[in-house]
Amino acid sequence: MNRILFYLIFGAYFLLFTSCKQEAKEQISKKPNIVFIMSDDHAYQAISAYDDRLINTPNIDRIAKEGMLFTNASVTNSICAPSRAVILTGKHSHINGKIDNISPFDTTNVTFPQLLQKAGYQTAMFGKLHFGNNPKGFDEFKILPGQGDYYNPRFITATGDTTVTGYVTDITTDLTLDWLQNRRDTKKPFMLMYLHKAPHRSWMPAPRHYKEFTKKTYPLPATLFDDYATRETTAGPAEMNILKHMTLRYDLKITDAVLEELNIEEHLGIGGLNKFNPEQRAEWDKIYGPINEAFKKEYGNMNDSTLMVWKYQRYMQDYLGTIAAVDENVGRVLDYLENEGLTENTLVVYTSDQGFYLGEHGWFDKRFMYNESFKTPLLIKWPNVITPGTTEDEMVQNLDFAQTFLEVAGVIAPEDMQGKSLVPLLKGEKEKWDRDAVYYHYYEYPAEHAVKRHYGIATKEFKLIHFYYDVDVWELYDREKDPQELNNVYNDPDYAQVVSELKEKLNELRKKYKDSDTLSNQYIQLYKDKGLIED
Ligand code: SGN
Ligand code: CA
Repeated sequence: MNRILFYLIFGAYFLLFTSCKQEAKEQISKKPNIVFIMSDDHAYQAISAYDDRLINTPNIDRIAKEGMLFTNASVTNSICAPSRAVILTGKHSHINGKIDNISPFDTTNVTFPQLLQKAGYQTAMFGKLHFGNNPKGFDEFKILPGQGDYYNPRFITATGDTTVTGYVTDITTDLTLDWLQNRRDTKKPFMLMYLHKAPHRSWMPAPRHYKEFTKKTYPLPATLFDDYATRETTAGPAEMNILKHMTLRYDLKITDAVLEELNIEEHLGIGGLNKFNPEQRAEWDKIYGPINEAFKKEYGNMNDSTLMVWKYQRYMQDYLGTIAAVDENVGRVLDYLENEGLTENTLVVYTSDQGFYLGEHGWFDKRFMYNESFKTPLLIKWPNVITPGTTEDEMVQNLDFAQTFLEVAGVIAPEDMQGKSLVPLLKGEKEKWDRDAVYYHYYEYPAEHAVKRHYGIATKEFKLIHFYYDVDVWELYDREKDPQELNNVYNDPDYAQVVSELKEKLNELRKKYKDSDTLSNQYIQLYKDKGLIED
């Protein structure tokens, strides 16, 4: 009898214990999943939710349709690895130390994935990171070395390298879906970073898009022939002009044979084209061969202006062609979430590591605090929280992601993170959002593209920028009257009051974020120490 009683009591305790444990697990698994999708150099001008003149991106647009489109999202430092460091740490470049693509990421920084992992999230990263070291805080990662390759890319994993035949955007998605399908722990919430290499230079589309995109012509941007008046010593010397600096071979896929025949010499090589296998090369040549032939015939009749337009069209064809594959693959991931019943409890972000020039100011590339590279696309969906189809014009930054994701996961963010959780905006509680200015600081100079070091402040109405190091130039833009930022009005007496107010505000921001001339000088000294500039 005693024994029966013992078993009954033991059994009841056991049931109670396991059901509590089960409940705890369910609690954890009810926490929202986070899918962070980021492409590399994806301009907002090339997402139809923002602007449908260049390309239709129905899958990326789905995120805005079902969620929120941010029209005033920006980065704090418009270049790849620094942007990723800001996203992971929630700290400005001068604090996390990753000021440029050259210096290594300091892995003693605390990152949000580490905190989510500790809080019971399963974490994974696939695609481009560009840190030079492996990410911390991930249960699984498969990342491209450095910039990675468009064709037959190699991936670094925790257990060694693997090279996969095919096209990088498709493969990055295959790896992501394989993880979701086969290694996701259904008892845990997950945080997935799904990071495309495309549409980064040198813009190589997938074979299925060659034909369609190389036949298209695109509207010319209004500022394609910008003469950089009022910005002679800042925008003027930048080496990212499509006519002068975009190369025929590396960027626009004109062959050595054609260049030789036309007596054109170029320093950049053939880039990703040497990664093709013979079948891929043949498929490429079928479409790009005739483009080469046509160029050979037309080149003799071209002047600077017609060559500029030809280069712009060729650039857009390949750049936008790579985005077609990104959009299709984003669709695959959204479909997977839907088919698996994960949509309801998953927050999905689509963004880019920065914006990009698609011919505005005559440029490609990024780096400047001017609009097209400062602004970054941001679309977020989170069913039952965000009202579908909302547009949000508050000034948000990549600095805000870490604290946002921590709040979504119910984790208290470390005090020294410098962003602001976007959760109030996602919930439509705008009254809880009080930011009226954002801070920016770019460092990588002297370097490729010759964009000078600068920092600045942006409000919705104005942008004040200080270029320093080998110049000492201030610029002011009236964003409402001059959205294309063609007219630097810093010296216009009508704006004297604005300048003085903004300088004060800029100083306050620099204090708040703990940036200073002393730090700028230390980062210059770092370049001297490394021999990147002369002492
Ligand atoms: C490469 C590109 C540059 C680009 C940087 C940074 N040159 O160096 O055009 O600005 O990457 O891009 S290339 O000849 O190698 O293509 S970033 O997105 O990684 O910051
Ligand atoms: Ca980039």
